[in-house]
Amino acid sequence: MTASYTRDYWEKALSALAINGQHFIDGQSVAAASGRTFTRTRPMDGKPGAMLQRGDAADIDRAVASARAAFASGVWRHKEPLEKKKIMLKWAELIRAHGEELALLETLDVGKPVLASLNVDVRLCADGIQFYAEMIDKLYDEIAPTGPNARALVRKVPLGVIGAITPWNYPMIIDAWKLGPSIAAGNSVVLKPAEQSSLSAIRLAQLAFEAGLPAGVFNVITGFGEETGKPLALHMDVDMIAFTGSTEVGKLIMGYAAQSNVKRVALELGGKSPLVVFEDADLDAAASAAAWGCFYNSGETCHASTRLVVHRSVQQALIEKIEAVAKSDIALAHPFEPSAQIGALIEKEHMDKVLGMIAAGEKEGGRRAFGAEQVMHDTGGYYVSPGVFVDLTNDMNLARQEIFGPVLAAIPFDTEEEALAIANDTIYGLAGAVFTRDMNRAHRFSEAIHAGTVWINTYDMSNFATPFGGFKQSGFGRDRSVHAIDKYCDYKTIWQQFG
Ligand code: TXE
Repeated sequence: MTASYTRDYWEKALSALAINGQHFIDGQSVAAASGRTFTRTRPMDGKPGAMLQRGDAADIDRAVASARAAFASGVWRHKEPLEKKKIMLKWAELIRAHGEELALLETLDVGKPVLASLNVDVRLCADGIQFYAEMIDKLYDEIAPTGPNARALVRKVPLGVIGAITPWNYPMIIDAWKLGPSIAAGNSVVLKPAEQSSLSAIRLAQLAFEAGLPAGVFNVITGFGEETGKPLALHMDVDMIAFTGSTEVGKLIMGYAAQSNVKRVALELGGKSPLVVFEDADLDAAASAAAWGCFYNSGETCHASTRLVVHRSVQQALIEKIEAVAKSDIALAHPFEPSAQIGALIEKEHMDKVLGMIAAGEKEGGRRAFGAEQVMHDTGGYYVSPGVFVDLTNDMNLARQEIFGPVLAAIPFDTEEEALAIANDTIYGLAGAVFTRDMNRAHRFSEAIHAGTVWINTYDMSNFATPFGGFKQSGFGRDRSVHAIDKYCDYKTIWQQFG
């Protein structure tokens, strides 16, 4: 549709929006067994938002039983590959057809600009489901080498019931990263979205069912981490947990897996990614990449370029350019404003945490170049302006801790060796970048940065063909790409002996 997406347009769409805050189990919208609910607060204006079910172990049990029954019956995994592909393609089409509604739900929950929700989050969600739909009828098994009197089939089989626990920063995109490959591989899923961002997940499940995905293959249980996520991760009949969230909770998830049934775990966790700028770099390109890489989505991005490791001789010039990009291109505004490039932070507690880290950083001696302040107080929402701290050393908290707000920590260096040591001196290993005109150095350096993705002279470029995930305490297992299917499957050998 070619609507003129004014603020008024979205206000009207919001007043006409029917919101479903129920769990989705076995193809039906249902209330929590306990009858308990909770209300989400809208980050854009601090007003009460949707009412949701407060799930607990009883709801998880129901959803896991439904997922297991669907898997055991073979209603999905044994369907003709072409049929499965058509259903998932239809699901992707329905996501696109309901794009405005999904974008609005995402923005109500998360506070990001509704046009970003529409043009980035909805689009990448639909593209993700489509990518894995298209793989379904192109997956072959193997025949292992044997002697002439035997044939050994090496089958790639789905695991069974997948528990997905997802965060609030890119809910629809990250859900698609888990749902696409796990469902395409033939598994059933129980998704526990973040308590801050449940609405798009519920709608995705309804649309999947409408597209023809059999009941029980994709269930959604809403609720809090300890009450809902933990029983899912501890469940004896769940075969794997696919998790994206904090490193702290990722460690708990590994523990739950060990304490229960040794279920598999894939973890996509935090980051403190370095963007390294050498003195010969194109400073305009580096400034644009650093600003968008750190400030997009208000810095609530696991692979945000939060550490600017910059040659001392160009630090001043680069920071001035970053400030210019932040102020002229990355407009902070109410999420319904068409001009908004970034909106609100996820919730008051998170904003307070971000502001607290900024204040602590200043006390520690961090020098603020610009921004990083609470703004738009009169809206009742949770807005923090993009900002940069300069002349830091890598042992300062602003350079070490994941802030998850629009705060860039600039750390100057003098030699290439020093730059590499700083880049790798972090507990994380999600992403990194190097800006230089010297291609030998670019390749040497990109090989040496210990991170799941390293960009050369750009930041945050990707597509579905590229795996995404981290090393070290950024987790393990990869989302996206054809390889993501592997972690939702395992090999099974069938050996047949002749005569
Ligand atoms: O994450 P949590 P939070 C980082 C970021 C952020 C910080 C805290 O630094 O400031 O984490 O955010 C569920 N058992 N990232 O508290 O708690 C929870 O309900 C099972 C980086 O929101 O890790 C939600 O669904 N599940 C990250 C999911 O885990 C539990 C994105 C993530 O929540 C649980 C988000 C438990 N005990 C935050 N406790 C990224 N990698 O992008 C919580 N959960």
